[in-house]
Amino acid sequence: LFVRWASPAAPPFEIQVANTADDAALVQRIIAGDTRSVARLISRVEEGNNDNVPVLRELYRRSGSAKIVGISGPPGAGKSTLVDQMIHCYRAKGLRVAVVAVDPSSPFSGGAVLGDRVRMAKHATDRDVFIRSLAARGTLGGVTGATADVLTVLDAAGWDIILLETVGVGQNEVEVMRQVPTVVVVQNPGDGDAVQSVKAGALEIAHVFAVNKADMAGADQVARHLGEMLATRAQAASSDEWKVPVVLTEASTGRGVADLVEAIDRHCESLKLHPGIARREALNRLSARVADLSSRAIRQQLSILTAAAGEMAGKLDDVIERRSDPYSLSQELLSLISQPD
Ligand SMILES: Nc1nc2c(ncn2[C@@H]2O[C@H](COP(=O)(O)OP(=O)(O)OP(=O)(O)O)[C@@H](O)[C@H]2O)c(=O)[nH]1
Ligand SMILES: [Mg+2]
Repeated sequence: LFVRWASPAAPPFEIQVANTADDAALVQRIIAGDTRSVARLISRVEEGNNDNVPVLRELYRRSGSAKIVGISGPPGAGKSTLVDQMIHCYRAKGLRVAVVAVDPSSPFSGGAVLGDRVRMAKHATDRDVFIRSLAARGTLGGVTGATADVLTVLDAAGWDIILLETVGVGQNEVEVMRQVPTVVVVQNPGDGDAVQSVKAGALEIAHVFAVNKADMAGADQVARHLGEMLATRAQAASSDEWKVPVVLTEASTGRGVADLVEAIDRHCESLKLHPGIARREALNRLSARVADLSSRAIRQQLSILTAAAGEMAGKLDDVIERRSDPYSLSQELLSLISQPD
């Protein structure tokens, strides 16, 4: 490791170009929509391996045509049931749908993900539906980075619609959802406190609210409450700004799901009608992504430093004997990761 990184002609970032012929073939298979290659690359992306960067670079340049929709909300709100219904809706329009369920709240693929698999099993034979769980915790590059990379892969692979499910509206999910142009936040009736507690993060990221489990008492009340909060906010915004709609849904029967899909479509249309707003939001997403990639690189360099420091034991003797000093040693370490000018 020491020698590998020490060569100034080969900074860490460029060593990633592992096998360009293989990479080029992989890029071709992905953009041709080869599902097995897509699945395999997603697994590699999940590991956060740097070797993927050359491929992702190419794929990014070929992405941008998918409609990407985030579905967030508290555990058990009915997100997966909604996603399942939305798949039916989009398939009825002839659109091909990819689903990514990010599960940051559990360290390994636990019950919720298995449950999703069973529920989604009826789509398993549909070649125009792709469903994938992402066990994002423990991912080297972090949840946000891995998810953004997965979206790039699916987008480049030509899926019309990409649905991204994340649990909760904590800081991680807010970061993940910031990468998505249209975000649906799912809420439930009967828990006024929950509305209060999630509203900061939820209001920040939501383009559409779905009050799911509309068959249960209190759904109208939650919808009205949300509507009032949104109206207060809208007063301060310009007339061009998107007015966040609140849609009542009953995912278990499918009632209201067509309205939800329509609200999502309207948001996408609204972005097309207001290119200034669309551009501003795209710039926000991109600067967050670039910052995330940069901090990922810094974390990697830190781990290189830590590893190299561990191999410096011999030189530490020199420091003890005062033939060297900690400052020089630290300088020597830093020279391993500093980029040539
Ligand atoms: N009564 C009622 N129950 C619903 C509705 N939608 C979903 N459920 C039920 O709510 C439970 C949770 O649904 P999921 O779709 O797994 O919820 P989720 O938000 O994906 O859950 P996590 O991924 O674990 O956070 C299941 O038992 C569903 O059958 C609805 O509209 N009405
Ligand atoms: Mg779920």
